Amino acid sequence: MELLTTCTFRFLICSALSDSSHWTQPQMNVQTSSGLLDLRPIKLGVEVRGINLSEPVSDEVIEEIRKAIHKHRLLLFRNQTELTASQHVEVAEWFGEIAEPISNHPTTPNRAILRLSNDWREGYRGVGTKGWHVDFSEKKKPNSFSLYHMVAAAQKGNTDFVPLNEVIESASDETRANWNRLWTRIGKNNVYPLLYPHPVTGLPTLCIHFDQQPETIYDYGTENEQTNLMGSAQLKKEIASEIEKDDRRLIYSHKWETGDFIITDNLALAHHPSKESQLEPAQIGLRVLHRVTVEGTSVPSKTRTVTNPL
Ligand SMILES: O=C(O)CCC(=O)C(=O)O
Ligand SMILES: [Fe+2]
Repeated sequence: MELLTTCTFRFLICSALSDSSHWTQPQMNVQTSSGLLDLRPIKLGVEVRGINLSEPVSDEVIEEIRKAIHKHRLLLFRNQTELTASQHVEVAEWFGEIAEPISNHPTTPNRAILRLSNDWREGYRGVGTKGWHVDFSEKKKPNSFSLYHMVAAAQKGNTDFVPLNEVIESASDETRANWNRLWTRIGKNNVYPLLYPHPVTGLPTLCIHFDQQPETIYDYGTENEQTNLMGSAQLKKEIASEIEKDDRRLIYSHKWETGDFIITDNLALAHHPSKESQLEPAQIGLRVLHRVTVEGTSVPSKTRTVTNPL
């Protein structure tokens, strides 16, 4: 049953800080309420075993996968080598409306697929390499999910993922209080709280968009409002160092194999392709990654109705 709860952000921060039990502890497997999914914890999220996404999947299993994504934030399906481009798009449609890429590489097999590669003839190069980011966070309603299919894995070229709630939890009180006062502006009218409750789970998360150079605003909408006290470059550096601190303890660095299929709760994680992902095919082999993203349904907001609190 879907719960509808209105929460204030103060409450959300306190409850999330006092309960970090959602952070995966090592264990053999995770029980779903129905027992329909075989889930194995990985450093961030779970591996879903025993499902071939290129074959029909029952409505009950799809429903379990939809629930699991918000609980675990990253779902890994291995060996999906038979999955076609149109089946990839169909899986994305389980989660909502497809957000079509702003442009398509000539080799893309489907216009909903962003095709990335370390060979410019095979796909776009350099996507996401400017820093830790949330895909399409600059949209009024940032995209809710990203679905990645590694069509050809190279010998190197991990993608790093980090859970933003844990980044916030592990920051000092001072840093968290500072982030809580910060907003960013992209273009004329899109103003985002940096720290806000995830629209479904209510867990604190960050709206970061560091492919751009947003204006930063303290205490937006109050009489103390001040612009660019902290520059966006400095904020980007601060967030990156919080993410990467303690020997990258919070980061899950995914080493891809051909056929890996990863679904992420885009709003709950930041991600960053490793530098090696851009090395030439002659050095690491050909890397081809297909990505489909799902439209978001809500504007980031400090106070909101959370649809399904954890
Ligand atoms: O190439 C990668 O590993 C991921 C690139 C990226 O940021 C994305 O596809 O959203
Ligand atoms: Fe990305």
